[in-house]
Amino acid sequence: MADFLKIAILGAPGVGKTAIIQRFVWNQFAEGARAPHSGVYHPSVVLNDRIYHLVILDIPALTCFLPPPRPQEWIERWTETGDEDIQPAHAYILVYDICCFASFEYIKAVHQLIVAKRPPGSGKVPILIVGNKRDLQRCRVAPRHNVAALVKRSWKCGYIECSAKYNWHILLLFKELLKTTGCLASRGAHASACLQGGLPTNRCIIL
Ligand SMILES: Nc1nc2c(ncn2[C@@H]2O[C@H](COP(=O)(O)OP(=O)(O)O)[C@@H](O)[C@H]2O)c(=O)[nH]1
Ligand SMILES: [Mg+2]
Repeated sequence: MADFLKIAILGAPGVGKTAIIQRFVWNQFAEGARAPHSGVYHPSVVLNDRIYHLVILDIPALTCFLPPPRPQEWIERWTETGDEDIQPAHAYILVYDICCFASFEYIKAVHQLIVAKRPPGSGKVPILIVGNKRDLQRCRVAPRHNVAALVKRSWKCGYIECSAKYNWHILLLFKELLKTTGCLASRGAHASACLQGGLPTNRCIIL
């Protein structure tokens, strides 16, 4: 079993990538825009009595994908731009804002890109699709079950909705990702993930 895992988090600007990571690692949430810089976080996670060292890459939006035109155009631009923007990782979390259709189009293109750029024979890299800002679900742009069905059936990826603001499903999404990377010893294992240093109980407050 791996005890070191590099996770890259991608998504359009403003979807809450940094908010999700900082909620997970520090259990903090700051209102308002943050500078769109990259960041690297090194939390350790205890799962079933084992420690896993995570490297979480907060990757700023890929400029070749902005402003969002058609996904195919993104792919063409990407091909011209080169490889350097998507870093190799053991697993990817692609975040969109459930209230912003363009941000879903963005991760659709990123997903296509990761699949297209996968080196032959490298196997399937786990990709988890995350719909953030669940607390704003009254302005969501597509029903949850439609998106989940598309992502699971067509993209063959996991799908989770969360709210970094209210710490809803944040721990769960990392647990799900770790499960897909094979870090859990057994499928029926108790969900005993916690951060070193301890996190308070997950709260579930939906507005
Ligand atoms: N309502 C709500 N706002 C959020 C949530 N997550 C992030 N935000 C806000 O969305 C904005 C962008 O967040 P940020 O983490 O900087 O996005 P990033 O550009 O993807 O890293 C900020 O104003 C955050 O406060 C959430 O779950 N709910
Ligand atoms: Mg950010």
